[in-house]
Amino acid sequence: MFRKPSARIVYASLVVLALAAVWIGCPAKKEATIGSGDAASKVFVPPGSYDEFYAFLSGGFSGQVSVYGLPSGRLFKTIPVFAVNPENGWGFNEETKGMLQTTDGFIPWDDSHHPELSMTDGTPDGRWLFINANNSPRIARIDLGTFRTEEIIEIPNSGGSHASPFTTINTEYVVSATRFSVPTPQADVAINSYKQNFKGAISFVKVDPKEGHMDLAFQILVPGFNYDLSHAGKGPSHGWFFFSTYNTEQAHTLLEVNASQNDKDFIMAVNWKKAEEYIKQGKAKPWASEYYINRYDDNKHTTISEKKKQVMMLDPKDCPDMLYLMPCPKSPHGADVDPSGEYIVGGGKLATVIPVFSFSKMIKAIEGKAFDGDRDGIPVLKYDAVLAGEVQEPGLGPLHTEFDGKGYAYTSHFVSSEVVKWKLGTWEVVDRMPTYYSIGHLMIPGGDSKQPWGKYVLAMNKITKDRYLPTGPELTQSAQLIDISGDKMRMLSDFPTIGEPHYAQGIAADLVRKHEVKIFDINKNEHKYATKSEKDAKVVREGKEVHVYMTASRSHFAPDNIEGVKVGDVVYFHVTNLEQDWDVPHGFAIKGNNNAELLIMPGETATVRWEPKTPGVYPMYCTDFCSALHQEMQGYVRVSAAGSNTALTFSTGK
Ligand SMILES: [Cu+2]
Repeated sequence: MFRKPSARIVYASLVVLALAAVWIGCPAKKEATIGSGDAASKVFVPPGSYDEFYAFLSGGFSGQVSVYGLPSGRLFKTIPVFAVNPENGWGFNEETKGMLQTTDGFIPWDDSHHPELSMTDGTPDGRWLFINANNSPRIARIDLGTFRTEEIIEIPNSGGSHASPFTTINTEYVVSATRFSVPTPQADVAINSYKQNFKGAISFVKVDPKEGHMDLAFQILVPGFNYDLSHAGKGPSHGWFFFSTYNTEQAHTLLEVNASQNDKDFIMAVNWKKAEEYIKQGKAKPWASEYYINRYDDNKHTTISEKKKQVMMLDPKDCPDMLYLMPCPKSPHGADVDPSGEYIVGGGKLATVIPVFSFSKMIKAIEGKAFDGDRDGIPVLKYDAVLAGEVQEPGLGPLHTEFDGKGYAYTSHFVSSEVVKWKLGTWEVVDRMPTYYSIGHLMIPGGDSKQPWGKYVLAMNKITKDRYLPTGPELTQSAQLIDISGDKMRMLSDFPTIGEPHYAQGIAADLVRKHEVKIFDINKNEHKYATKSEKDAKVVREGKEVHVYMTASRSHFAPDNIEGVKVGDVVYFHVTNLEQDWDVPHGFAIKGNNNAELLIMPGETATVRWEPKTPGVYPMYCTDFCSALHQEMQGYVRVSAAGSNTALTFSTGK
């Protein structure tokens, strides 16, 4: 429907005002019940006891992943992924710089959105965690043995990897669909030629079942919509992927108004088994597309980067029966598949109902050709033919749904700031819990899998004014833990988060702990500059480069005194931690270095680059408290003027 711009803006403003009125009015109502009764004892994990679940929260604009325990809400670790992290030298040291290599060069920051656990037979297996970079499209794989990012793959032909990285039931693939459609292949074209020139791409990243190594198996060229979220089918719908879309209007300016015109956008259903057949039949065309795969090798303790130059592209025009569109009201966010695999739940940010689609009806509708025309040649299925039911009056701004495995679904509502529990099959709302404020995603441990641990919902909220002690203009965001073990939801606790968590994954702690790595075997250390015993410690000049082969053990470095470095030299400290004992990392820092520290795990080698600028004697020390004599773990580097003839010497104990 066409509206004059002024009328459109008035319409949009009215919607926003109406929604805001409800949002401001709502959360206070049930406030008195929050945290009451024995809630504190439900989240209390006594000192020395373990939490039942790990929760992995995306760090949003921090670019990282944070690791919490549930139910305690205790923060255990920040895992650096897409942003440099001076705490442990991630992206600063020579070994990890390559992890942030892209076709646009070294990128020290990104926006991490959706963590996703690896799965076996549709349930999280605790081996890996995947997460997307939204800004410069990439997918990272974190190894849950080391809690370290071990691989990052760049996604070409995309702009904003938002619907990403969702896994199939045996981690055959993780996917990535573009949020921003872009000229594909990239080209210098007028922005107002959007409808003619802009396209989307859906990427299928193959995951090696043993090592977890990722590579881009193929891409599908799709219409120039915005692709928002996704989930893989499971059970009967295994072999399919479902992607929510918005801006099916294909607007390129003032999307706030112009992308809210259509009464329904779509959930795109992708038959990836069919896509695999087309690949086998040779239907994919090679496209020149550059992308990096960066892998951190746990024996070499170093990143190995590989630049690829081509992807295999499937054009839906050559591939009938591979893609279908299900109309979904209105600007959908979540596309969530229930544990049985039969229901696909849409979450329309501006919708007044929660539509639930039936996979079996979808297949029937495809067989019976119950189509409502097509978009770019992709059949649009009739809404009524694929609809299982609608949840009526669920709340305002339904976003994302997770499942408890007991027949109930839980949908976050951004505008009315609440979690709404409803019953699969009858679609009736059975309970509501206000959140503080403006919940985005929510997470039930395993809640997007075949077998959820339906004990808790974690709400991730965007706005927390008046919630905590203020910290200037920027306030912390928060997560809230809700008990869902009974008929009625109970708010248990809340805790601050890092960055802006967009999504989270939870898993029974035992499934992760069984993979735990405690040390790296020093005998397997294949680092090019490893020093495996103190007697091998040395300093070697190669022209203007000085390589320090250094060892660290409680409570000294070898060597601890170095002379003969000159201004103009580039010094590389290759520090090997000789410890073979859990929980004994060593650190390394040197005064005035324009870099980070090193944090070196037992058995590992790490390298920091230093360019001394002025003559003098520079102290260096261990930054990680390692023993009673940690404070004595120090040394000096003497730097002489450029051109001076100070001999290169090194020693410990002289
Ligand atoms: Cu130390």
